[in-house]
Amino acid sequence: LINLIINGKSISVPKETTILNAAKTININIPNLCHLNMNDINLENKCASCRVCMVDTPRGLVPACATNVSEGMIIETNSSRALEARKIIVELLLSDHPHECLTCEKSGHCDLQQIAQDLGIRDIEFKGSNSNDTRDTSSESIIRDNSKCILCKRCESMCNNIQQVGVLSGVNRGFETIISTFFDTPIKETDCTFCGQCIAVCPTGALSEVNNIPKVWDSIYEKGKTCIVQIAPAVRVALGEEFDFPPGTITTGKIASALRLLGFKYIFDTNYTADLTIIEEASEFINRLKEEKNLPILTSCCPAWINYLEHHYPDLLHLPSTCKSPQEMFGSVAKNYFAPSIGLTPNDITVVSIMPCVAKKYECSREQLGQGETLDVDIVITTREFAKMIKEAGIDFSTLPEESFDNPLGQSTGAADIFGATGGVLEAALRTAYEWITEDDLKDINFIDVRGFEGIKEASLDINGLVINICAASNLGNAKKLMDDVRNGKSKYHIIEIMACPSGCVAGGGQPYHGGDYDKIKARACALYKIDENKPLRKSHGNPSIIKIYDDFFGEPSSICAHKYLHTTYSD
Ligand code: HC1
Ligand code: SF4
Repeated sequence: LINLIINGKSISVPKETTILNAAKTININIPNLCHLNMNDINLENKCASCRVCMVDTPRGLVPACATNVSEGMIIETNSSRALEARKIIVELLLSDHPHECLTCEKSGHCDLQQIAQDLGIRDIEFKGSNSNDTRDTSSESIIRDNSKCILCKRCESMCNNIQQVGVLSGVNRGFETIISTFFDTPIKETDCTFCGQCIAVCPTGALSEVNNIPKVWDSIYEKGKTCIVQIAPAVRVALGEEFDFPPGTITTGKIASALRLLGFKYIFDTNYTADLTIIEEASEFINRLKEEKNLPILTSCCPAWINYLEHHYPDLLHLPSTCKSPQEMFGSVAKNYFAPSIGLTPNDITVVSIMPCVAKKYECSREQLGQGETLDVDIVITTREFAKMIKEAGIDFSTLPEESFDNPLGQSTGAADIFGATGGVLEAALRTAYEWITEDDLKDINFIDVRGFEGIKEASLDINGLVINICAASNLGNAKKLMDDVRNGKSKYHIIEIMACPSGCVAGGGQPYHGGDYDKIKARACALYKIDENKPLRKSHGNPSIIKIYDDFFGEPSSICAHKYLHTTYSD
């Protein structure tokens, strides 16, 4: 242990502890902007670029995030010299930052705004210029606003080290430094997967989602159209955070109420088509197993993952399941099955999705995902945008009564809820595939081996004497490891689930900001498993509304009709 004194208090901490972490042991959070340490997902951004965390030592001022403690060190975190330096640094950052706090996308969730408040900054002594003011609005998912970038490099660490996509990095030198794409190419034309994880860690408004709220309001009030809505599994366990409920609070009933008050005509659930996805995907998996062809089957519901696969493994596009994602299956079923059932045509319906994900915005624009000119899904908003709409409408979310989804596209089993956590799709698929192959009841439906927060989880399963090797991975760096093995013929798996966001959709790029607190993400995932446990039906093939849609419309799983509406193609 190392003995030192912080603000007059003697403490002992392990070797190689930073001053920042040592101070936390005595309840002092030294302000900082660039530092980010999320051990659970191996993300560490320790570039000491913002210099906000300066503290006073006998050696002079040092950045607390990048300086390890040493024996006998005496540190003052709040000496007048340290406070003065911190304020000057924040003022310098603000002098090169647009003063748009009232209208900024990130207002209320911006670390720079918060630090300026906490430090009591009222005047900015320096008259800087706004040096970099390029805005990239090329994509359906992400907006980059360089004028708000403080060069903290959190996005670079996330994109390069965790996702290993390598789209964003620092270029130029000194005052000319910016975070940019290769040759400043518009992000839409890069290898960006639109996973949105860079947005999730950006401390300011430099990275944000494309705002589709105005389009949703217009659609709700558009004459002659019926505007319907679906919500993704992971939204129901995270939205509450925007209204001061603890992370992991299940707000499904309040969400249904809020959606009705906002004016949507039918309130439906992506969970319904998550169950449908399982039927089609389990059937496809069993067919591939029988034919010993195109294995391992790869899950296809995460659009950022599909994007990554198309860019980096164009030789392996025969492996992903051809199933559309649940969000897209929903749009297709809503327009081609539900609309006629209420006397409407597909074009009479507007489908709005509320997703934890920004890549879903891109996904719904893919030309393969529709019938002719009519796309399956019209507009996607994130969990955060949904919260903004509720606030804009003046709805008191916390006191709303619990209501239910409409039917038939609102009924689901517990297997659907767990889609939102890494390993969940695999578990849901196995509950069905196992029973279909063995024609026997599955005694224990909990596949514990593929639960939890490891980046790569694997297990083996004996189904009628056939050993099935299964694997679930989250984040694209982990996907790369698995896919390199598949490409080199070294993979032993029969089925692989991949989600682009670390821990799955619960940590999606459109979820309430976690601020680096991974416990929030864990609480959301645990809540999904709790919903599953408490549902009367927990296997997708037991969903009565799913059985009915096959009786009424699709016939059999993998039928020609099912392929027309529920399956898709990929392109390199
Ligand atoms: Fe997901 Fe999915 S689980 S991809 O994370 O398969 O976004 O929640 O909606 O489509 O169901 C996201 C979540 C979501 C799809 C489902
Ligand atoms: Fe990288 Fe994902 Fe951000 Fe694209 S969306 S720049 S892939 S982190």
